[in-house]
Amino acid sequence: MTNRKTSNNIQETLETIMGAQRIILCAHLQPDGDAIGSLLAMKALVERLGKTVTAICHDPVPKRLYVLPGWEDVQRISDIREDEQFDLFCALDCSDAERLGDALPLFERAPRKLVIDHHASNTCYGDINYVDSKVAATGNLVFRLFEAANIEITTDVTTYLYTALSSDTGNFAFGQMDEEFFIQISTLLKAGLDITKYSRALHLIREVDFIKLLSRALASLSFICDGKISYMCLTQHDFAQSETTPDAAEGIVNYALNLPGVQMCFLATETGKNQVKFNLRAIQPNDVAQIATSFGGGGHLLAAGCTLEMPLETAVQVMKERMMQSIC
Ligand SMILES: [Mn+2]
Repeated sequence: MTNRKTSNNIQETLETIMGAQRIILCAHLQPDGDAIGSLLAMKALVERLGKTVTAICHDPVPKRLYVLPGWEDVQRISDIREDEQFDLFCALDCSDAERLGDALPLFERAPRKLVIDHHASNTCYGDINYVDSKVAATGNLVFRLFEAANIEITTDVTTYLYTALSSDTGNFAFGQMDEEFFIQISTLLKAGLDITKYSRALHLIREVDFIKLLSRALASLSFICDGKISYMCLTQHDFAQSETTPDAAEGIVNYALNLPGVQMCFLATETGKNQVKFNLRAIQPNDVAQIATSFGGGGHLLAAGCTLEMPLETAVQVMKERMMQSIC
């Protein structure tokens, strides 16, 4: 049964895992640190429980995450045989079934479906849904599973969970960080996490392509609504001229947000002739999830995204008006 709009508890989640033998794990498409970190940590946990496990993702692991031990174990969906059978499909950090990308048919034919996620917009599309929007990252929920199953956190696992927790909080700068969050971080340090090494690799090192796109985005920085809203654009021309691709622009949106007086911002990325991807950000108490959802996207209160199928100039105008409605 799908679309059951309730969340289940950790005990039911653990029992669901224990009751399966062949488990397939999948993170959301265009995976971020929380997606891959949670996926690899979950894979380690399920292996320790003696299960046969396959970890997949629609898109490849981002290059900056190659620092994680065993990242090569994340398989592409095309690596999975048509007739391969699984007892349980577990979706991680994935707010709805469409975010599974090409793994959707595998999900649909799995006899049992488990969803582990922290997005407030999660549609609870599994048979069992361990969904808690009060945590900063899906990695926090996977951490709880390690404790509930009484499985030791190895040094490799510390790197996965640190990646998950630090990525979704912008290296401990935002998100729902509470006492439990830092107790988990403290436990990772005790278990051997090399935080300096991984903090540098994940949060300080920048690809040259990122810097090239950043300079172009900053050149487009504009303000409306008495400086409460800022925005930047990246065009097809920018990508062609700098010989880069849109995926290198991840994180650029934050440069528009972290300016005095700015309440809300967006980065408009022209991903096709009539296709514009929007990254939306806000500071409390604003809500960009609502804006993204009204355009068919989704995300969190302070960080969300959507895509508009129209020319760049029109799309930017539409987004400016929608944001002004919400705060001016
Ligand atoms: Mn997440």
